[in-house]
Amino acid sequence: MRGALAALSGLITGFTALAVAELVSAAVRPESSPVTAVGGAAIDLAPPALKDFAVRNFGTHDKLVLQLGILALLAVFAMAVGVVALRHRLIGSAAVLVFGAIGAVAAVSRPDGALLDAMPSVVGALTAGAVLRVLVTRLTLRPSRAAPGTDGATAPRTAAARSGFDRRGFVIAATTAVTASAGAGVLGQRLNASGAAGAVASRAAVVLPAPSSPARPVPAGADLTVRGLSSFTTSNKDFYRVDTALVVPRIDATTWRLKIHGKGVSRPLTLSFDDLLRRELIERDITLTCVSNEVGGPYVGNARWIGVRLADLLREAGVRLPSRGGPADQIVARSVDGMTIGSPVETVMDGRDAMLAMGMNGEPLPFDHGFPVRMVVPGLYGYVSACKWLQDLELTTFADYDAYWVKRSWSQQAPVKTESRIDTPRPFASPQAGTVPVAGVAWAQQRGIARVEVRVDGGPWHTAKLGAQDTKDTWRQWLWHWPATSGNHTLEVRATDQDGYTQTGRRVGTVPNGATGWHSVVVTVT
Ligand SMILES: Nc1nc2c(c(=O)[nH]1)N[C@H]1C(S)=C(S)[C@@H](COP(=O)(O)O)O[C@H]1N2
Ligand SMILES: [Mo]
Repeated sequence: MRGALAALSGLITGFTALAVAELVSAAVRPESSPVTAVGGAAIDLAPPALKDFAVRNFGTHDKLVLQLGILALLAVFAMAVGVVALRHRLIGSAAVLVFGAIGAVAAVSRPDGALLDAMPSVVGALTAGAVLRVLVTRLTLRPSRAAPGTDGATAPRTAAARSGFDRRGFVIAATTAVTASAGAGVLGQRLNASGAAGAVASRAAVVLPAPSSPARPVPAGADLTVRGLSSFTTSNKDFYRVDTALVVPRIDATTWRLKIHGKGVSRPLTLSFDDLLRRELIERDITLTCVSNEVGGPYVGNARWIGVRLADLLREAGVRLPSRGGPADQIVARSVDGMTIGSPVETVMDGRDAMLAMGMNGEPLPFDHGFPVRMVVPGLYGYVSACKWLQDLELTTFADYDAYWVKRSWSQQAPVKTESRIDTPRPFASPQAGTVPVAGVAWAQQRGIARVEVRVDGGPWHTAKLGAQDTKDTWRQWLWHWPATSGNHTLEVRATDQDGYTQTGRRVGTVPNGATGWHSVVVTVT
């Protein structure tokens, strides 16, 4: 009984620590709360294979899974600490402080961390230590005195005396701790949410000017409108999200600044959001792809972006092409949450529509997708081009600096590979014999898709019908009418780009610069 209550005390202690930390983090910044900080550190320290596994299996929920994992682990440890504290109060208190220290160190050592970020963990741990002490004391204390009876000789033994500890005192202390902690936690969450109010208001106030170079309308026939096929333009809510941010940064656009500086920058620039909006704006349809996208995977989407040409800004800053003797060959983009993403200067300035994007499908960037400003470079995987929540562009060299994912065994440079995917039929579908539409998307940004072919059970390749081409930076839909006969069948797809390159069937994993191989789907025709 006492053992179980000691474990419960540990749990309550853990809860108190996190709730108090949440409240304090509202005064510091939401990212400083211990679970977020430890989670962030775990993401950074995780081996690439594990990160890849998490993205693949949990997708956009990978971070929720991570946080639940940390909480579950913490709960187990907290119960153990409670049980230990029953016998060795000092060891129990020390353990609580050790957990506080882990949170504090994680928070301070985040790429964007500061000393103040230790506060939530420290205050949380100190409060929790005190709570643990009070609870465990109630479990070990014999009642100081039984209530004196009306006649001293036959004083009834109280419940506390029978069970050997202060049951009533424990219940009161535990209830108080849980209630107060819940209050602190809820208040902390409210304050953290309202702390983002300025950012939310600044986004609501954005009016995107009409671009001076608008995108041409998506051609009729780009969308083949086949059931089960991805729509040509991916809506913001359906757009994949891949990043390391446990707390999505909420930046107030009115105070946001972008710095452009570094090697060979003769005129460093500092730009506000309004500075960017006042410039010449371009609007382009561009398909974005994640290098962690497995063959047939979901991490690809097509959106209409509005932004400023990055090459223009770089020229204004005095940047010269490395091929013309410029000293920098890499642009390192830094986000407010400390992500670093390196892109080749030569690529960004080669005339493609590399931009600092502020609009996505007709609205300001959603917070999840980088508000107020992100980079988009057609033809490069996101991890080498698409920095969200951008705040700094530094010109440097590939020899001098490895960006975040490059330090984690991904390639320094990574153009998007020619890819195709079967969207319908779904794997293990059971369509009826007869004509079955087989359809999907194919992409080869910067080169464009020339041909898509489908085959059944390793037979001859059949040329699919292509949706109209929007631009060479957008994916293309394709459709093939399959005369399906009953039985189990394997469908395979391959694309050829406008450079004449046909996708290799050789299966290669995502690390270090993108997967290859033909997407295949097995179905049972009935
Ligand atoms: N700040 C920041 N920017 C980032 C990332 C990140 O983790 N942090 N991930 C990159 C990766 S790997 C990809 S594929 C794209 C995904 O952009 P999306 O989430 O808007 O689809 O963002 C890129 N920009
Ligand atoms: Mo990515």
